[in-house]
Amino acid sequence: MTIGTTRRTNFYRSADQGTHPADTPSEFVADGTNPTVILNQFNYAQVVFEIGYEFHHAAQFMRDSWQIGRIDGANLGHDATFTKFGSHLDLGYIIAYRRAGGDIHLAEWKTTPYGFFPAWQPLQTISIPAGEELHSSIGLDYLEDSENRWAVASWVTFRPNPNPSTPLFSAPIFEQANPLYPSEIGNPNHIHSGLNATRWKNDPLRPKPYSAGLHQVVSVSSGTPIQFSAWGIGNSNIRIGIDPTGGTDSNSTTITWSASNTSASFTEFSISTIANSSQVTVFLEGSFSESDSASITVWDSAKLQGSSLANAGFEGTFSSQNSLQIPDGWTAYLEDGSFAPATADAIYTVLTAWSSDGGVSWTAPIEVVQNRETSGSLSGAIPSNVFPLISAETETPTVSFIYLYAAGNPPANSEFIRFGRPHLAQCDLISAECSPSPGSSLLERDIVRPVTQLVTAKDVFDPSRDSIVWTSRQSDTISHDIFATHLVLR
Ligand SMILES: [Ca+2]
Repeated sequence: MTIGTTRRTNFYRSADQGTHPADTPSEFVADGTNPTVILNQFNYAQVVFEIGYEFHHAAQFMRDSWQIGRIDGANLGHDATFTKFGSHLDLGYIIAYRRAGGDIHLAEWKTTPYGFFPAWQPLQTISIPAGEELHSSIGLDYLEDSENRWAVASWVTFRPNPNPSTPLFSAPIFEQANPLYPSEIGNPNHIHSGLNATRWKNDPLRPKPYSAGLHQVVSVSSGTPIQFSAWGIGNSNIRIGIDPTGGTDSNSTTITWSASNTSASFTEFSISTIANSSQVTVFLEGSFSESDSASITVWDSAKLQGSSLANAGFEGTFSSQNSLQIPDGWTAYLEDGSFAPATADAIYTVLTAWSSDGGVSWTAPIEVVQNRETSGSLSGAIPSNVFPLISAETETPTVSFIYLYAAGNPPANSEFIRFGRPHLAQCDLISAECSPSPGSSLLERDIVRPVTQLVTAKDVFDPSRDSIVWTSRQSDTISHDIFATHLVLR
């Protein structure tokens, strides 16, 4: 059986080699999106799909014939999951979906006592607490044992980290403004006078904050008035400074700084002081504190009255200093602080609610597990959907939850991949006690590469058995393999 959407048109094709002949042509169902399908007791397809944010139910009653109607028991929403309950003439369906406001809503379709005029009815609305986001589709399962008609819904919520790591500065790229110097002019808008200027920028493909500059120590007569000026451009905060003591620490409190400004076109910065030693140091600086934005700082036409600057117009040679292109006579300085560690973490919670009477009354949401290590500290992520599986084969009936748990946090702002693996947590349906966080891994670390997507399907002949299928990254981290196993609950 396949179901697909092409240009927002739903098609259905069965190939079960039984009642339906194999390899039948696709049937047009309806225009719409996000179809989900189950088979009824007669192996006819029931499809729920969306038109805009409205849900519709397409019931196949014979080959190429569909009865289609809006689901009146549903509000506007999206991302429906669909399951069936009961058996034979008592068969009904439950859908769960994300409501437009972010809550969860369940609706059911069931036959009336004489089987006439079945209709969709609202069943339950579950609120997501303020500050949290619904992070998954709603998992659903249904199982009747001798005493109860269990229905379980489960989902993942996400609460963003209130204290994310703060990016500090990383080294910018220093270069000459005119890469064609001296034979031709490149970037003339970045040259104030002559044929060249100096500039630095963050990597435009992976922009990071920076705080960097150039300084030069010059000889003076102590007690001389000194005036330093330069022309600058920057979407960064640019400024010039003088250390009248001749020091080279840009954080020194002895430096007199100009005002700090951004400047879209060449602007002159000027500052003056009195030398109080035989050397003074002049600074050209550009700092940029935003992440994910390109930034550039340009300086040209520096001038020092009271002494003489080397390479003040940046018309001399640029030499490589630790892979940075620095104008001769000047020395680069920069902050390279990597990242301040996060003081908290995002919280992912697997939650569930269940009913023992076929969906009439439901428990309040029950917390199953979080991305919490055995030490109690938050770590990792639960990045995907959660799939419930009810079993009456266990000593008391239980519901198991299968989800991805990606343990450990990569260094802040790094490209490292978290190591996600399929995990299992279990709640006792009678006592409502659940496994400790973050549940247990279904498969050992050394046989599972990082998992990116997970789906499960219940075995129609053995309700305590689930097929689990996942994609895992190959060593190039882009290509994926698909793996499958099965889980039996006893
Ligand atoms: Ca110049």
